[in-house]
Amino acid sequence: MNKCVGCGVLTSNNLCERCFRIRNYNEYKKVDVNNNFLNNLDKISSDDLVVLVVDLLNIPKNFETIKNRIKNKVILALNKFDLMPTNNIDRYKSYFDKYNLNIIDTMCVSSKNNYNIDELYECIRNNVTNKVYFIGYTNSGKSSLINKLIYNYSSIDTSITTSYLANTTLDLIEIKLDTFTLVDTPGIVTDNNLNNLGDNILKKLSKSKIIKPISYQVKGMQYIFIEDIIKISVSDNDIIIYVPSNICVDRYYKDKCFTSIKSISFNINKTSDIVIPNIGFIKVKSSKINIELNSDIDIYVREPLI
Ligand SMILES: Nc1nc2c(ncn2[C@@H]2O[C@H](COP(=O)(O)OP(=O)(O)O)[C@@H](O)[C@H]2O)c(=O)[nH]1
Ligand SMILES: [Mg+2]
Repeated sequence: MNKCVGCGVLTSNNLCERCFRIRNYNEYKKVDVNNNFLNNLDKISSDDLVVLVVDLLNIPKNFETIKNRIKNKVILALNKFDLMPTNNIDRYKSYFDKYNLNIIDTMCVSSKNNYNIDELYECIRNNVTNKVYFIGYTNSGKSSLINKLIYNYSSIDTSITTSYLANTTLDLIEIKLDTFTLVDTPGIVTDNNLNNLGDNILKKLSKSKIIKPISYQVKGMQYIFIEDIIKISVSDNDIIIYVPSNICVDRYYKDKCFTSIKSISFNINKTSDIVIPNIGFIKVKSSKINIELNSDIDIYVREPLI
């Protein structure tokens, strides 16, 4: 048995059957894992370097739990910058100051459009002694960033499997590049938000286009629907919706049929974001706002990112 080059599981071939099917037939299968990589962070040797990869569109609610587990020097890579609506890099960077990580450098990157990949590579080279671990929450783009580094800076003919579902990478994958080793890791999973979304929306999210903020000045009672999965009831307020521009947002003056499985109300008294994990966020000024969902996703409030 050896490790699958695509996801790290033990297999008798070079590539396991699941990775083969993802790559050749676009056939994705949801995998739920019990083994949370968060528990393995202590095993990283203290002189190794960590690239902490964060999806700017999906900053996890419990981000601080990761902070207490990392004792290494960290390069903070704010990924999926290509989707963000403003180039306010300083604001994105300073948002993470409150977490007090042992940060060498923070950079906005995009493996999709190759943005700042040279800077990331240089920063790794200048700080690594032996291994550099790519860690972060599932789907933040760790494997995609490693693939980009392999493609740009080596002649190695291999790539790690990536997908729009959670838990694509299942074990550590080590790739020797230059004088150091890149280590891909399974994502940290603290909820099932992503796997609870329907296939239709997951496929749309895998083709996400740059966010174009949509402002609503709501007078009287109105309902705003995001795809057919989120119903927002808001009265007399200004809200701005930040979701990828290929995700449908509609305003209704009357109620429409919606099967909700979860309903949550927020009393916001200063400008805040209501975060819908993996989909986007809603910037709200002081107001009462009610959100209904037809899948089990955990929404939460944070200070505004933009
Ligand atoms: N728009 C955009 N999507 C990305 C970027 N990097 C990764 N993705 C997508 O995010 C999803 C998860 O990527 P993956 O590398 O498998 O994440 P991992 O679980 O952290 O290894 C895939 O659908 C990727 O195509 C990026 O820079 N921009
Ligand atoms: Mg991965």
